[in-house]
Amino acid sequence: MLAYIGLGSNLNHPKKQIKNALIALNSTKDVKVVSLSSLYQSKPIDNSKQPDYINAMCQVDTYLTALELLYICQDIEIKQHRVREKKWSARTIDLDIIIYGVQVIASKQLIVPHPQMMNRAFVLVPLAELEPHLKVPVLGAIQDLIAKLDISKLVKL
Ligand code: PH2
Ligand code: MG
Ligand code: MG
Repeated sequence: MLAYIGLGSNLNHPKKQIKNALIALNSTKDVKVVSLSSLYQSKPIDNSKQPDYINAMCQVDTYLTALELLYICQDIEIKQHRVREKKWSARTIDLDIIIYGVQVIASKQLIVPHPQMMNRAFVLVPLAELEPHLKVPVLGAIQDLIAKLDISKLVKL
């Protein structure tokens, strides 16, 4: 199954955090990181006084189910010392399953496609870099989603 995982960090050397998470993902049995977008820098979405985020998107090819993949992502977050404070607090690493094949999932643990992806330039732009003609399940063509967003403040590194 092809899936897209968004990576984000704004603490403790964000670029290194993203690199380490990718290495950990790719070292997981039955998970191969197939492609990786550029890195992008942006302000936190709630404009709180946190450091800027670095974000990227990767495509993985996996035999894991969506839920198994979620647990792998959470495990990597824990190993990179993510502390879960309140919602949207600064973090060393965040791994979000954005898309899992054409599956539409709305369970207690996991919602895919990611329920906020259409509002987030730092998700859509790196995703479109990997797959410019992508049709997102339920939401439609990636370029149409991007056209509705202000992407001017997203800085490609
Ligand atoms: N993640 C959040 C909250 N705010 N802002 C940016 N720029 N990038 C993120 O990855 C991000 C955020 C919660 O997951
Ligand atoms: Mg997350
Ligand atoms: Mg997130």
